[in-house]
Amino acid sequence: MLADKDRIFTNLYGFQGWDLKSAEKRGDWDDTKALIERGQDNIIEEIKASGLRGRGGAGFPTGMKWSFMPKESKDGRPSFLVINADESEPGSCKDREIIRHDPHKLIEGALVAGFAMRARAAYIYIRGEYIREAETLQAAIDEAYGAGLIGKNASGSGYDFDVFMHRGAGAYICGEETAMIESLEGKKGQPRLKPPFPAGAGLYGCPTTVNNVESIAVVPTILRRGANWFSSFGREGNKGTKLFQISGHVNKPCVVEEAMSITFEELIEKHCGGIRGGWDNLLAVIPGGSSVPLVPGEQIRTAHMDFDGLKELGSGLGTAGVIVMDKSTDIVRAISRISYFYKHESCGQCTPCREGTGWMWRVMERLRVGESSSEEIDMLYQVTKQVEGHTICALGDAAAWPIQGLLKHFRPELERRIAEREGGLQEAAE
Ligand code: L3W
Ligand code: SF4
Repeated sequence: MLADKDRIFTNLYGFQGWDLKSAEKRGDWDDTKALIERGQDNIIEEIKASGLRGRGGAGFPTGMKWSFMPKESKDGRPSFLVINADESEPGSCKDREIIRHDPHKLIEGALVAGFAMRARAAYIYIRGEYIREAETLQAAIDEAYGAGLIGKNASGSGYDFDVFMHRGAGAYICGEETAMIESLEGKKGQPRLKPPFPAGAGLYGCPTTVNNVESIAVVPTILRRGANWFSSFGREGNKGTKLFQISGHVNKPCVVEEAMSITFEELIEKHCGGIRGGWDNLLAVIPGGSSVPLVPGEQIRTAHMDFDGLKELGSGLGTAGVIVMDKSTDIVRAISRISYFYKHESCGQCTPCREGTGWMWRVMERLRVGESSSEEIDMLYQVTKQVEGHTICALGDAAAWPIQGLLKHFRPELERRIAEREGGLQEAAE
């Protein structure tokens, strides 16, 4: 179990204030100028050495992403950092806690990361429904400006850096990085085709890096404590500490910072008081937010909660939004509800996603009550394969994967419902 002294988010539960004075007592903004004076290349190398991978779902190496940003400005164009606080993935609720209780970690991280990638400003795009969090974040930004920590000559470093907050308007798809950029530009939030990646042409056509809140908030601590300290947690390729958000049928749902690669069993026993009704009552787990396939209970108990451990089980770490389902769950209904979510949130610009998500949800609803056939289960699988990998953004994959997981692990349950309904119809006819 991660020792208290190794926790980055020491105010995760809000036992102390979020304000600047309280944040400074916790070590934030402690000689930030000295961090900046280490120089851009040095900071990027340290983050690369730490092994930090993006905490928003994709797990792309953070230092490498920063190194895609140009060292020299072309035609005087500025570079930007965009911070993804549009936390909308079902099961994910970690960025909310950072913003509520530790907003200065994010703002200081924005300055240091922004400096490293030569950005002139950071735009924090916050989920529209996070009303109180937006108020806290704006108040913290104002405090940082008031104390000269950001803005002109930020923290006395000689570097000018602005931080702006922008509120979203309730669309999940604006969490996709290029849709977020479109939305920031004042347009409809629809993903762009990649390449070009944002580092080449992002916000207003300028070089841009989009990073998740958690990825940025951990940066000052990594620089202060060193890459070796951060990389001492977790397995090779899966380093550091991570915020896990455990919801569903555990005795004590929680958000907790733990070492990467902790086993599922340890995570649940140490922090959640075990599975409701005991381990024999565990049906399935969606380990990384609703976009990743479920894992049956008997397979996940000893799994390492990291990118590779969950990939080996045909799933993923995603945002580490861990949704636990016990045997009282109607698993077909649960996955059908997730299908509805993706149908509702599809931006509609590509045909396989626009048409496929609605089609998949309608079949899922019929399968829920057994109003289907074995052949239609096969057809549903084929449709998920036609959607997966054939769309502009990852929402199409995210809609296909949970259904694929259900078909892989719970096909007998679907067939049982079909047989039960057919039996009922036959009885009624006789
Ligand atoms: C330059 C290259 N940049 C990749 C950058 C790219 C992006 C990052 C990762 O989806 C996942 C998705 C959800 N040159 C580059 C390059 N990049 N190659 O690296 O890119 P990518 O395409 O692997 O992922 P993505 O499109 O960012 C994110 C999953 O996360 N997810 C849920 C997310 C939900 C939230 C939320 O609630 N806010 O984040 C859960 O699993 O399914 O697979 O920056 O530009 N050659
Ligand atoms: Fe829009 Fe879906 Fe296409 Fe993504 S995959 S661009 S959400 S239609």
